[in-house]
Amino acid sequence: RMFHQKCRQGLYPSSNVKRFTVPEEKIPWTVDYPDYKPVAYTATVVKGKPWADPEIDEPTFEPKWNTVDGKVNRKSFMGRDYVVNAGGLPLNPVGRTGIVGRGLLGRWGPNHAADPIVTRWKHDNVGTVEVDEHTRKPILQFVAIQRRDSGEWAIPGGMIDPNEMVSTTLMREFMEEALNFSEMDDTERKTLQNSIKEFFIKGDEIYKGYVDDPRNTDNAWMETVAINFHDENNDVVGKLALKAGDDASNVRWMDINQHINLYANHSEFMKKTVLQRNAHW
Ligand code: RP5
Ligand code: MG
Ligand code: MG
Repeated sequence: RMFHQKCRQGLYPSSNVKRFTVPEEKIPWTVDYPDYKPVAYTATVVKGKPWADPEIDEPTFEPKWNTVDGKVNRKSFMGRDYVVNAGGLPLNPVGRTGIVGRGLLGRWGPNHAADPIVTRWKHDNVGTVEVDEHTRKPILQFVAIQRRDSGEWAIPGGMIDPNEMVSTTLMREFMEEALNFSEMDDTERKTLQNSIKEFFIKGDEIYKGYVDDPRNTDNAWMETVAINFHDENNDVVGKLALKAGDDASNVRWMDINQHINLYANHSEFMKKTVLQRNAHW
């Protein structure tokens, strides 16, 4: 089931660039759309950055698509190759987005992220787990951050650095965005790392693949691995003081249910998490 919703209409994030509207039935590349005239846009913040690719026509740029290209992983998490068009541009595996270029994304093709879904059972102040009165199932909570860019609540995920292990990204992004690791001194950092490193060893994979991210374009898109780390007795992450850091402006334990409304398609990941843990939805 391939679909995207958050990257095919309206203004591109942090810009005045209007996407060429793509009706739902015109998303797939296999459907003809002769009137399709997407706008070209790559944000200036991306150009010339060490974490980003060069322009596609830069003579020294020789990307190796669908493979691990030196330190840069250009393989899709979706388990199959994406198409590269006659102009040498990788094509969004879901379809049209109304924008060509990279927008705010650094890489042509897949931009890989990792999302730590840290959960616990909702409880009262004596530790009794709260059960929903209708479904009779326990209520699951996760550590949510509010994104500075869009103001939406989201999983505290982030980009996988070149050569970085996914397990490293998961713990690093959680510490940066939900525990304000970047502003701690060395002693505080060590103490924190020691208290959670075991917890982040064992997680359950919830999702791996394309993300319906508002930053996606026809030639650059987000992919992620979302892993659930569950604090069954609320005594590991549950004991820590959450504090927003980096690109997060707020952080909190948020109840998960069918009304949850999150950035990109993070709500879908929450539904999968709840099903896996047999919690209330
Ligand atoms: C989303 O963007 C991913 O699911 C992940 O949560 C996030 C990574 O981007 P940044 O938070 O670094 O902007 O698509
Ligand atoms: Mg981050
Ligand atoms: Mg982030």
